[in-house]
Amino acid sequence: MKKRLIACLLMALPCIGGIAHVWDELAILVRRNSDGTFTLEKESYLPISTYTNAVFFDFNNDGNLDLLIMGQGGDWNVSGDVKIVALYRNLGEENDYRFEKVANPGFFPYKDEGFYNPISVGDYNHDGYTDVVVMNYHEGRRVDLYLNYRGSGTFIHQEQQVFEGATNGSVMFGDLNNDGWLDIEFSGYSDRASTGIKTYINKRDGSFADETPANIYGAFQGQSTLADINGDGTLDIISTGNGDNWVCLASLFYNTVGMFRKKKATFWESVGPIRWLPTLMVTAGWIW
Ligand SMILES: [Ca+2]
Ligand SMILES: [Ca+2]
Ligand SMILES: [Ca+2]
Ligand SMILES: [Ca+2]
Repeated sequence: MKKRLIACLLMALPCIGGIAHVWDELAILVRRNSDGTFTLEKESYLPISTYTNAVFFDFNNDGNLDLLIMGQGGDWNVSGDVKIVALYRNLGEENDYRFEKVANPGFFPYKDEGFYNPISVGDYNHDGYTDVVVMNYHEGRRVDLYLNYRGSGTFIHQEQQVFEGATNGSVMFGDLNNDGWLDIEFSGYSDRASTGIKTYINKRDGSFADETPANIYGAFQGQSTLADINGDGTLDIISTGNGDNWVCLASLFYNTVGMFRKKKATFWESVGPIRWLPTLMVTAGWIW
């Protein structure tokens, strides 16, 4: 079976049981066995990094899931350290599903400004190849869209598409207006506000337009996620993290847009802060 499932865990974990309270960087790849157990890949060739995000997707459409990882390289407490953004090609069944690093995939050499490494993947232009959007710091806070160039291993930064800059948050592809084209939502510490949030609608010509409703807000050092919370067929936003003066925020915004509804002012309906903050903060990352 060609599509044998491979699972990956990439984490920064404290070194438990060590002599001192030393943080150890760890990146591991595990392979699922036919009996449901997992085997550690002892030579996965993955770079050591911390606070790493990992996404599996098939960038070259050969039926084998490839791997994109983003994390902080080197010593985790060195300010300004370079981020790792690395793409690995799955070599397939004939090579026991090993991964090979793709040379120069085209991603910016991001720098550190916090521990968050948001990545999302999706085919935003309907050309059959999965594209990438990244939030991080490179000559300022940024959200960058990369076009998958025909599965070649090269991703082309779409410099004509400018998003509001943000870091320390999350970014997601998702079809917010149910027109069949992926839109982009992100929240984090933006150039405008600590509770920055943006929704960009896909204009179906390779560009995205800022159509952020005025009544929604995000958070930094947290995460916002798209999911159809109320089952009405539209993606809603659930957002957690910190706001001004380090106030913890957890908010749910129902998407009430109709497929052809244009009145942006009524795009979202906030239900305000909610009480399941502890659970959400666990999934968001930090617990204070
Ligand atoms: Ca592949
Ligand atoms: Ca594409
Ligand atoms: Ca859409
Ligand atoms: Ca919904």
